[in-house]
Amino acid sequence: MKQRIIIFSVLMVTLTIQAQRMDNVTTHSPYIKAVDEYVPAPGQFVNDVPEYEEGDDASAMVRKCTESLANNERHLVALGGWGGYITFHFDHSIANVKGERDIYIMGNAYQENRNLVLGGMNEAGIVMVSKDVNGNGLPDDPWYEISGSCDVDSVGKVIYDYEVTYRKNPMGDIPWTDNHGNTGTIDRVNAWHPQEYYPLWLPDGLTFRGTRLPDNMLDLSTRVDQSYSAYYYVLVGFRYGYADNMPNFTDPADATSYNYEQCGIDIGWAVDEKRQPVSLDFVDFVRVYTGLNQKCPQPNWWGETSTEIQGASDIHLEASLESIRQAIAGISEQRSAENTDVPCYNLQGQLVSQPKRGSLYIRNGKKFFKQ
Ligand SMILES: [Ca+2]
Ligand SMILES: [Ca+2]
Ligand SMILES: [Ca+2]
Repeated sequence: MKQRIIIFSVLMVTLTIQAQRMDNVTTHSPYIKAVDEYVPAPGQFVNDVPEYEEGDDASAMVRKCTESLANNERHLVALGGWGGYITFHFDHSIANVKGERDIYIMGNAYQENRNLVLGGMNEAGIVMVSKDVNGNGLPDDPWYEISGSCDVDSVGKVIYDYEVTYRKNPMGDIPWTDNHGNTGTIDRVNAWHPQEYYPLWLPDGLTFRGTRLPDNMLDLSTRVDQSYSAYYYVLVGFRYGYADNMPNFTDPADATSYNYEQCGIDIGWAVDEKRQPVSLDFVDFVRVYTGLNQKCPQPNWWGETSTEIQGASDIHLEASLESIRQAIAGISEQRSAENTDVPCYNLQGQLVSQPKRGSLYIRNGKKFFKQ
């Protein structure tokens, strides 16, 4: 009896690890199904997009984020200063198609119109991915960061294991400290953002951990016609691997010209805590957090650099669904092969009552290896 329980436990673990998300819906959607977590850092759009209303708690704010982003609604959600994040999922697991970008994330970055630099309004968010390993439908499993172009283009300038803590300061500039001995503030910007900047439903002393990307703000004021404005700042884009980094569309006038090349994420770029590549066949959750900790100098039009997102989609819906079907079929085959109530035969076709470890057998017409 004890042995049977052990076999059953091993089988359950195997199934859980291999199972993919495939919701029971009539038609699968490539777009975000729901938001799981919304923990922004303080910022000029926080408590505004989405709007905080008195009495809202974390789950109410998550629900508002879902209304903004799910089903391709394309309303903005602001993540605030460095570290602020959002987590979301789809109605199926997203497959990692080899050599292709898998997840497209929309922000509100644009190409500055003088074409002096790549991008120009890059408020890059770092992307993380996770599998629902324990199968409970919650994002409480190991996370892996997507290694974007800064890891190869800005070696030595990316700060890993970075940490920032923000403190409340009602209706004032929000102070922060980091784990490198620096201090600073998220400044109140202007009359267009009159609300409190610290997320009102979250406790004082919010601490975020992750990777800090190199500052990307350039002052190009001397390179433009100063009769229009004395100041011209740009936030230079990174080549690939981030959210809210480059324009959503390759042609601004064509809302179907998706910029998969610069806004698409390849799950194959995922790395572990030691920045070593990990091999993921599927992911169930995606997280985006603000990756820059900088603010625009005076005149402070832009305030802090804060990632916004507008939505996300599975770039290859059909490929994901087909991969899931194959994975589920593989699990069914394994289950039937390991079902000890069904007769088992050796390769000579003789009935075997006690299969020996390390040998091949046939059950339900399928070969299986007794482990
Ligand atoms: Ca891929
Ligand atoms: Ca989970
Ligand atoms: Ca933005």
